[in-house]
Amino acid sequence: MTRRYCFGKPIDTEAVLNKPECSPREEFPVKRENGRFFFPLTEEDIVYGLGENVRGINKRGWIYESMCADDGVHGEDKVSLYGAHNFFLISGERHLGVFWDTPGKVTFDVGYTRYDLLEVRLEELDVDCYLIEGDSPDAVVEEFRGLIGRSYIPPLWAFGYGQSRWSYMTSEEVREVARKHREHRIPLDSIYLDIDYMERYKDFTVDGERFGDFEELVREMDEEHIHLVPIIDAGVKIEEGYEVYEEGKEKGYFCKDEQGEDFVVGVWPGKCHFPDMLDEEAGAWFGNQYQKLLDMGIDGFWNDMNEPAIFYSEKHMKEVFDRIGEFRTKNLDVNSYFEFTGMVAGIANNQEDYKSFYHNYQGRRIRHDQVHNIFGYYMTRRASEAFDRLRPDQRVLLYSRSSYVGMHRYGGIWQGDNLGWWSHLALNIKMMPSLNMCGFLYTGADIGGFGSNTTEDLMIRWLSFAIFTPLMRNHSAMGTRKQEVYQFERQEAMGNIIKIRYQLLPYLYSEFMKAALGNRMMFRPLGFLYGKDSLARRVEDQLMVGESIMIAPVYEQNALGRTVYIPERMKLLRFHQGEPSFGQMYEKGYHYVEMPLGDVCIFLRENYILPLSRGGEHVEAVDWQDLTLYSFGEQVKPYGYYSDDGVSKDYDLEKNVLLLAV
Ligand code: MIG
Repeated sequence: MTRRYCFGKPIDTEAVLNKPECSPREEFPVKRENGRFFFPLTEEDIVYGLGENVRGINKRGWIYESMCADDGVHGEDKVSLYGAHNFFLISGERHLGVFWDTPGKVTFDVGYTRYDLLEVRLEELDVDCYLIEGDSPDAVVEEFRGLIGRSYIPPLWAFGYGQSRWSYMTSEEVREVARKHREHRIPLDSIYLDIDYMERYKDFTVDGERFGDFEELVREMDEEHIHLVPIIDAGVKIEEGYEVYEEGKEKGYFCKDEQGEDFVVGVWPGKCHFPDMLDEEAGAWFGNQYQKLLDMGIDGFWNDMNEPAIFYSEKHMKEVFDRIGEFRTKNLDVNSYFEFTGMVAGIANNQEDYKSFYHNYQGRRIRHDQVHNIFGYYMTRRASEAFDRLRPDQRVLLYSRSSYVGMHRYGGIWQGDNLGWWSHLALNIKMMPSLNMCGFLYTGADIGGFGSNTTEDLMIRWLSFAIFTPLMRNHSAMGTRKQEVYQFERQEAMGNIIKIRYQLLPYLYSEFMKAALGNRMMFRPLGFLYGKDSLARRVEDQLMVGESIMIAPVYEQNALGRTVYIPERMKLLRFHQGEPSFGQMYEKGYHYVEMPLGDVCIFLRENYILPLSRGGEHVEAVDWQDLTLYSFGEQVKPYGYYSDDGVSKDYDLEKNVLLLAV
């Protein structure tokens, strides 16, 4: 049951497709006071949700803020990451989902100030609030997802393994990455192009020297069944003669400052303008630019820097330089020294800058800070809408760094600039169900960690988990240790793990599609399925993946195994050197399970089927018919196996599901 409560005059984000009528505000079931709402929490309540964020599956005990931010250190002390996903689910004796639809800032004090209270704070009381009650967490999520519409579905090849680096600098380097993977028999379906493929970081250009043979490269890679996936940044470089800049300027498609001048920000290319992604005409124009790359044979993109990240604004920089002059002659003491360093550190992503430019949205001029959280959403939406016009019958891979609920219809997300830290592997695990609740199914994190040097064992453990995530990409930052699998001594172990991904593909794709088409989650906390089991409800580091299996990844260095909570009778399917075989049967309860580095452990539910293929070196090489069905039990249920051509948009649960029985 959904009720919608309308406060003030919220800006329509178009997150919700099917809006029920507004209910009388007096009936809002919890205490409220100006822009503050107080939800009581009982001792046993768990608070799920909030999408892309720090901390646990259970969000209780911390404060979170919806304010999309480009932040390279996802520490426990952070309160927001790149997305704004204002949905939470209080689950205890009752199950209540709450969605706050506003493109501005929202604060969620989830039992931080008072353990028995979840307080939601809004800066302006302009919001549509949806309260969804259901008999189970799954029921609530399904209803919420029904409101916000079907999740994005990528092409099948995008479920293969992807290799990325900031940056492969030349065509030759890209060829080498492809060659090395094939040589070492490490499966691969995509190679990513980071900002250096562009000519001086100009969107929709390709550097003529380093990538002079770009189209030939795309063709060659295509023959190898490898897709090239270029990055697109939110800022358009100011450069005379650069077509995108010239046209955007002439037609007035860039965000304007207070005076109506094109707002100048510094990002990668130096000085830039932001296209007004929110404006329908400007957005459509920006979306159309992707055609330049589509026409060169590209069929996948990642949208970056769209929180939007701002290194500096011309306006604020001027103020800083003026102030810096004053510091030059000063005897910097404890106060002025920190004022000085704070001022310099505060140049990037400065909140004042977000109050200094404007959008044209739904026929109104709106200051950026009021719609901040939907900028990345609209950038990605505009690209997706353009693909619908330009390639109506073909799926295009698209994912974004910044997002808001609603964007899940247009693209996936990657989880941003994590680090080569064990705790960030744990974060990756915990984020999956929270994101799924909000509709983001096509997602994953940078395997091995983006910033800081990874370690070989972390790579192995991370891969062992990431073979389950729909987006499976190894990506790392400039200046860090090289992270392609073949750079490591134990590359064979890593290759074997990636091969398991391809054995799992029929199951993973099937479960992904059923989740997308049925408004369900692919990754669920144990509490969703075993809600009556008070121990299962508290498990933070195991996940149900689809209907048949549970995973319990190792995310601690030097661990040789771990304690696993088994919520019902399950059988261990252990992959050793890439080969699966049944191991022990476990009864409900805690068990220590040995998981040496390189082994992948899957826990299969009694009476459920896990289909495995024989794998392949790329997605097209996988035989989707030649399956081995793993199961145990007396009454094995037939498995609803979804498959389709992976390219067209002919999604149909009825037509494409085959029942597999043992
Ligand atoms: O400020 O394009 O999250 O994946 O490699 C860094 C360079 C800009 C941030 C992205 C990362 C990408 C990097 N970008």
